[in-house]
Amino acid sequence: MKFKESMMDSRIIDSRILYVRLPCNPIFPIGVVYLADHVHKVFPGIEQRIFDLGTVPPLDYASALEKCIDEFKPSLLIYSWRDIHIFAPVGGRGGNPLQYSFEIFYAKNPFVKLHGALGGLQMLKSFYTELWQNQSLIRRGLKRAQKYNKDVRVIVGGGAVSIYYEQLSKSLPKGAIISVGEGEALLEKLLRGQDFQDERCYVVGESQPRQRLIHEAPTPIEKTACNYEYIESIWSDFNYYLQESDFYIGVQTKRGCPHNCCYCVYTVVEGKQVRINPADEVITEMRQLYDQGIRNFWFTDAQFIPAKRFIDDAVELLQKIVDSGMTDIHWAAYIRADNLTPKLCELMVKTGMNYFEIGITSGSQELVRKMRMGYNLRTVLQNCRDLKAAGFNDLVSVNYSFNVIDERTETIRQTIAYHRELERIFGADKVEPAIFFIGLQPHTHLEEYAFKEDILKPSYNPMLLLPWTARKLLWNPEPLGSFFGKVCLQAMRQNPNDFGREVMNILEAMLGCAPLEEALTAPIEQKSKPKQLANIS
Ligand code: B12
Ligand code: SF4
Repeated sequence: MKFKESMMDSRIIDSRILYVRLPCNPIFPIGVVYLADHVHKVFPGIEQRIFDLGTVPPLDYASALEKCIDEFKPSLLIYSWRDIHIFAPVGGRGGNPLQYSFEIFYAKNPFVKLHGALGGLQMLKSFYTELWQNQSLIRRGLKRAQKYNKDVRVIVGGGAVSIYYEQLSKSLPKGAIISVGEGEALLEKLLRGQDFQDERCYVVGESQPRQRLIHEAPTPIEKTACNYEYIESIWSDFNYYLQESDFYIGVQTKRGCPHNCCYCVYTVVEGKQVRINPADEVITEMRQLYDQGIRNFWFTDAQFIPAKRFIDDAVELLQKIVDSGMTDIHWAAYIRADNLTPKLCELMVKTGMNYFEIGITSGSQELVRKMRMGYNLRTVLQNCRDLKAAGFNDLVSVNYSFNVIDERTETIRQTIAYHRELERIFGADKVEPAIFFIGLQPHTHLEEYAFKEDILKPSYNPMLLLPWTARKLLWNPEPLGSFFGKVCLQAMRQNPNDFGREVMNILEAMLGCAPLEEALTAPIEQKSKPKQLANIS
């Protein structure tokens, strides 16, 4: 036993871990930072290095990675892949996908259709190039590292992998571990030489992902403040993210979301159990960044206040920010505005919240209920009034996704009424309507609904973006699909720089605005109606 333990210890100490954040827009790579910090706390003797391809020009990706591997000679390669899905309401990496697809599907003018087709092709090219490039970087890195250590292991994880873990096995090297969700517990077990297959992962070529793997609850770990002094010592490009003064650095204050919104995968990636990071630890983490000159923070939680029972935790954290004397900071987050109190509003303003996103999706209480979102829209309005009264005078992005389920002329008119009321509260220039069309994601209730309604076959590949699947994945079904398509195209033509507001104006001019009270009242569903999405579990 003793001998076995000492063998294990020497294996741990011999590990040399290289974290490679795969190419990504400049978003602070908080995932690998937290992983490296955790591993260091548990195994302080392990040598680690962070290499962020987000800071490298595209033409140098492969050579820079190989150079790093030659220098560091890792025995464990950790690849972090943040995003794959490129459906975005605004210009994404390959252009504006919403515009292109709507041009192809809904434009009458053949030249506009052609523009959409060419743009769409360009977008597909950039999507597949990026996929291919990342997979090739993983294989190439492995091959290079094998020069120095033939037993080197590869683990792949991160936001994108968590969602497309089933599809990715086909293109990753045999023996690679594919991880879903948080990676801390998995890395710990792997480094201890323990069996790790009960964690949310599987090994390419050796095991298949368990059924509903992503729905398994993550192993809870108590998060402590990230030690940035250590991170700086293993990451030569750390300063890259400190240079721009308007850059928002990620800090996580909790994990998990208890809700069930039909289109959302966060609640399964992070799990429904909300785990709060102790406020003192969050403050210690922020303080280190603050001392480095950081003034903008993004609380990267799925939701900063996931439910009423977490209001006290938010209050505690914000009060501690006030007490810490970090008075000149700004922060942003996804906020469920149904969970605010006047006290919390006051603290939000006092601590410098200068941007937040509310994902109500629709201004019709009836539809919000059907999408299982658990929002009371009347409460949201009242809380927004409290926030304004507390002195909030910055930007709010309100996410609307039309046509998710049961949308009708009346519900569109209700959404307009709701939006106009938000404008009355915050000021029209401060409320930015972000018009999304839901990008259908695997493991969501909406996906189940699509199977049930025969819109998609269970065998579809969510990563295969052929035009006919793309049309279904960018959720905008008929009978209203073409109507919204035309409205959006008109808005893009008339006012591309203020697309969201233009869509709202066009819709109001065409359909009018409902009385606010109608938007806030959800009629009880009649028994004879066919079962809707809200009944799928
Ligand atoms: C906060 C957030 C944002 C913020 C980021 C703010 C900031 N400054 O950091 C904002 C609003 C700006 C944003 C924007 C976008 N986002 Co976003 N965002 C998130 C969110 C909610 C949390 C991400 C996060 O930082 N979590 C905290 C850190 C600590 O976790 P993490 O990075 O995931 O790392 C952990 C694990 O993944 C794992 N892990 C990571 N790497 C590895 C590697 C290995 C080997 C292992 C074992 C484990 C592991 O361990 C880490 C520590 O626990 C996630 C959804 C979610 N709930 O995860 C989406 C998410 C990452 N975003 C996503 C997308 C698509 C985007 C956009 C591209 C959307 C768009 N179309 O415009 C943009 C642009 C991003 C860009 N690159 O340009 C997708 C990516 C997956 C996909 N669909 O392709 C996600 C998963 C949401 C989703 N389901 O669609 N986003
Ligand atoms: S949309 Fe927001 S509130 Fe709903 S499940 Fe997702 S993270 Fe939670």
